[in-house]
Amino acid sequence: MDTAPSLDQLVLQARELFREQYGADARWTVAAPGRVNLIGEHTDYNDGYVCPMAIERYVVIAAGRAEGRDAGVRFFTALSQEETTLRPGEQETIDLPKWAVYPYGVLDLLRKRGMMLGAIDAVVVSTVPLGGGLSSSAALEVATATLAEAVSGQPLDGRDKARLCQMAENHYVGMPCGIMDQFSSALCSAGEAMRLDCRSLEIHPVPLADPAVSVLVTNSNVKHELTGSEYPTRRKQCEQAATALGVPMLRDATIELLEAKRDSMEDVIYRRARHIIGENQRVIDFSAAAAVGDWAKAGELMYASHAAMRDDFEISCPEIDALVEIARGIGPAGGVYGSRMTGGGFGGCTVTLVETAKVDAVVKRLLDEYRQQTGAEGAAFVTRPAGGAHAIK
Ligand code: GAF
Repeated sequence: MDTAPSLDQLVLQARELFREQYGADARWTVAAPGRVNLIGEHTDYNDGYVCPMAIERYVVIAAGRAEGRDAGVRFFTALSQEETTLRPGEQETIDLPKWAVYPYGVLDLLRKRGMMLGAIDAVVVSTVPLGGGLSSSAALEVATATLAEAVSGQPLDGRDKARLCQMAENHYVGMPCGIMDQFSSALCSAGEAMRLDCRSLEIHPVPLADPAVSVLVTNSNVKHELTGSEYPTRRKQCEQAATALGVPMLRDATIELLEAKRDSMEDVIYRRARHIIGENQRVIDFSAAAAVGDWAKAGELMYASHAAMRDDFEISCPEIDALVEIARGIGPAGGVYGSRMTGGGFGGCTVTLVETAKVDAVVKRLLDEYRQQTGAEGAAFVTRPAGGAHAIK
């Protein structure tokens, strides 16, 4: 089982690194979690429903005022051991290291609203796996916005903060993502997942309080190159489907309407819409099942979601399909209720609901069979639903 430092340990690590780098004590420390989505994929930008929870994997930033130099946020990142100074409004994103564009976008959008931070030194440490579909970039954006709140003493409304971070990703990074990842990192609550209505941004808590059931995240450790180009393509196809169906967004369509129009639609557009319309309903049914501890039903919905992502939305890949099939093979007798790919697709992680008492045996079988079938080395960890971004006292 993969372990990572706890949040407390990570905070100490960040503060220690700050001292090493800048020779002083950090004045502010903030944390923002990654997320795993239990169900509801690619529904967020269709104004639909998602069911994410924050994970016990975080981006932590420790920071302090830098005396005697020009304004700008100097970031040192532990991961690549790189230092970059961000001067919002004065730099072109093309000149920055790739990772730095995320905080740059957030800081520049805040600057445009009049929030200036002055001269700041900061270090970034993280336990959110990179490129695993667990929202490491959203966590970095939300951590940056949380740092800005702490430094300026001006708290942002949580929804507004999530939207600002999404805009940073859309307009500076150029990834046309929906709201789910930034929203989860900013606003999830410990002990529960959330059913989020991505149109109204209303939260419906989904308590995961049953100690007999655990959320297992399994990283396939593969990432196919398609992600960059295929995500915007899926977005466009969903818009095309909505137009063909005569609705503002796919959220507004029903299966009956889709079936009535099927013959007039290109097959691929029909299948994209079938995934989204079905997935919205599955999120609603899943959250209802989880609320009453009907894990068998919740698990069935996860498999159905995976099949739709694989066959209709075509965002899975052989390694992820293998992980889901191995989990299905272990089945309820072996302690598995359900499993599916989580996140944007083409690699990354699966999320599996597992009987707590059988977690170790499940992980062993999953990773052994995965290695035998694909030659790849996976990694797995159990996480409880974590709380959203916050400043550390
Ligand atoms: C990525 C995006 F950033 C999210 O907005 C969401 O669309 C997700 O893929 C798929 O559900 O994580």
